[in-house]
Amino acid sequence: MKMTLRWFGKEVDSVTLKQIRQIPGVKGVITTLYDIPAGEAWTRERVKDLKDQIKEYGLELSGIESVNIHDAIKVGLPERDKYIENYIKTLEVLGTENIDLVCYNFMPVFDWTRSDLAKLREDGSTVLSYDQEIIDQIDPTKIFEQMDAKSNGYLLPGWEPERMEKIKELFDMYREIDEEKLFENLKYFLEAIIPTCEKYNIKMAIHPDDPAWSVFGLPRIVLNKENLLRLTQMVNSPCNGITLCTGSLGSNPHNDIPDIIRSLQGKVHFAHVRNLRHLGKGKFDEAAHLSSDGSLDMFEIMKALHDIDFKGPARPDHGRAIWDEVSMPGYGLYDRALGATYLNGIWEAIQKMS
Ligand code: DNO
Repeated sequence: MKMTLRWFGKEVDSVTLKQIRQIPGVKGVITTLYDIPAGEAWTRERVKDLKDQIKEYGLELSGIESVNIHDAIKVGLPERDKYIENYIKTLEVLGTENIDLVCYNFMPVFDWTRSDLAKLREDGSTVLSYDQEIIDQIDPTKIFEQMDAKSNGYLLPGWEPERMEKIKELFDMYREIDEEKLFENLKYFLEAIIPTCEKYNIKMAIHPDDPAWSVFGLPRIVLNKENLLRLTQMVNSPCNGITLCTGSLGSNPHNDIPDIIRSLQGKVHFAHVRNLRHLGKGKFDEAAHLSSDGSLDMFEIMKALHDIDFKGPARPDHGRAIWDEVSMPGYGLYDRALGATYLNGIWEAIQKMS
């Protein structure tokens, strides 16, 4: 395992590379070109520049999160081939620059969804939280304004305003799309891009849907062990793998995460490790990384990653907002640094005891 931190770039992030470098054991960052819309090809100059900025601080660019997928690909529109071609061009650029990990998701319309971005906890910190009853009362075309109002002025990953302006159009696009169709379109996409990934040894790591169930009646497929096995087997290549996101999969208490990790040995290319508290059906608060602060057992999760000989990048995920830090919700420095340190401690203990 290689410990990393997500960084949104110097124009966007409140956290600096200088700060990230000072977290013990963090060797690299996971980042993206935040300003390039889904569907456009990335240029080699931009990727090189990003790599150089990171190298200057003694860190490496350990992977891209995300190269987003244009909705035409998810819906399977005729123009998808043009966008797939651009995706391949981006992969070629990344491959030429020796970047070997790409995280992406296949969620219709919305990326991750929350009902509150700053829920006050008993310790005075705030966390992201989800309550299906609240979501059910929200007009999906209005949810962007609600998320945006509590974003501390930061652009939220996956909630780009240009996309949200077209939200009604987006919902219409998905009207005929069910889970099977989404699987089919994912297969079509993977079949087209995997030969390029194999050529450059780029590992594709699909991110689970967050939360791990259908939201606003839209189909979702990256939800559980069965579907993860299906999608990794339907295009069988070592490059076709997953991001093991404990917070997303863990939103559903029926998902046994250590079992999912062991079942997907060889397919886990990237790990997002965080904790949450189950509060009842369809309801959870995010938590500190510490096992006892939430419902997930971080030791068992790290142990399972160790058992499958996981060598890829891992990163702490959403943290609480603590010590008066103002940042993009979930992506402050302090609680993620605590998370990285805690996870590194578990890893060291497992290594020394095995
Ligand atoms: C939210 C993130 C997601 C994730 C994408 C991957 O905080 O976990 O936005 O990066 O779904 O494509």
